[in-house]
Amino acid sequence: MEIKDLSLYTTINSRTEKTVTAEINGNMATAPSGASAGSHEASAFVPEKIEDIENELKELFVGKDMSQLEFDQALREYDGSEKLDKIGSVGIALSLAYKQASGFEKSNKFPYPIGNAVGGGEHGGNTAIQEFLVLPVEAKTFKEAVEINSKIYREFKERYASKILGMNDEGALVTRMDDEETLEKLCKVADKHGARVGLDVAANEIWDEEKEKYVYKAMGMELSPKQQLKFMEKIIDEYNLVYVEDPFHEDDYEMHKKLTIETGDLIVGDDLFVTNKKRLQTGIEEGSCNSLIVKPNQVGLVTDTYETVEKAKKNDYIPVISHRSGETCDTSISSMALEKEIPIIKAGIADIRIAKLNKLLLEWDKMERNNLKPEMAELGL
Ligand code: 2PG
Ligand code: MG
Repeated sequence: MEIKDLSLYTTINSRTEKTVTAEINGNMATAPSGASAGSHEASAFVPEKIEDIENELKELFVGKDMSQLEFDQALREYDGSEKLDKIGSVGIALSLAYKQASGFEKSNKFPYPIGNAVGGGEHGGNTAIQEFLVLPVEAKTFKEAVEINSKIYREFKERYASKILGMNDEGALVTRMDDEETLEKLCKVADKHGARVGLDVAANEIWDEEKEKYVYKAMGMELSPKQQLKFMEKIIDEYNLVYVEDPFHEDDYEMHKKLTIETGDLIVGDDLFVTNKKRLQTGIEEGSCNSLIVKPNQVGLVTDTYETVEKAKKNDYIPVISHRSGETCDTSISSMALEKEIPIIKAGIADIRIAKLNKLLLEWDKMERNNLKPEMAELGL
């Protein structure tokens, strides 16, 4: 594709923090940002003097005809570091804007939306566990899947109104309940609607390096890695959990492996892999996890993201494409899910996150109208 025009803008995300929007040939993309970011992630800062970078990049790219791979390689060369330390969020904003401009392929396989119903941890809330998620495993259409998640969210909100304090960074409900009470109550509501419950423990954030313990404040509980393993096994069993993300801290391949062997569920690496193919390779060799979170801004560029998705698929790891807690109305991850037949998308239930769900609702509807027979991806659960 020929790059006729390229611009960078400073905009804001759902946490009202500064972010970067890039525009290529009239197509825009905006960088998201994480709160529970892993230390192995690509740099995500917003450069103070965006005009300087914009001018240099215009010189470098405008008038050139290049592929996504060549564009991403040139961006990386311009930056000169592995973690994009010079350009930060400009990297993913531009790489996604190039992708938006060159277009997405569309398969007819739609991802299941896994949605954050109740939250805590770094995103705000009483629980140590960051996300109490629902996965509408029995849904036959994307519309039905979104409806099930919405119903669970609304019913939980009404039923436990006296214990609900508001919404957090991801639009998830914040309550007075502790971790186990939340689990128990959410499972009841989810069961009724044919969905299963999952967790993003985001254990990195509750890991106390000095004590070598996972700290659950609301429950007054501190667990060694071995006790954490037992606790995870216990709740997986008791609540029939379908999905557990980041049950241990970001460098503990060994414990992730133990939990993967001992349960048949989705054990998902987020901070562990940070969408990085080298870290995923270590996981594959060790047998840690059987699924991974895919966040384009964690690794920095679209090409890297897709390489990691390919590697995951080849090695039977289930990719779960995901939003960040600091979001905008950008719908790139929805299009990426359709293009790469990624079977699960983690994009919230309420607030600004609906932009990503609405994009997929519209795509499903359009395909149906054109008799292209959209269907839900194979979950294999
Ligand atoms: C996560 C994400 C998104 P953050 O941990 O999976 O839910 O949170 O963007 O804050 O890292
Ligand atoms: Mg996570």
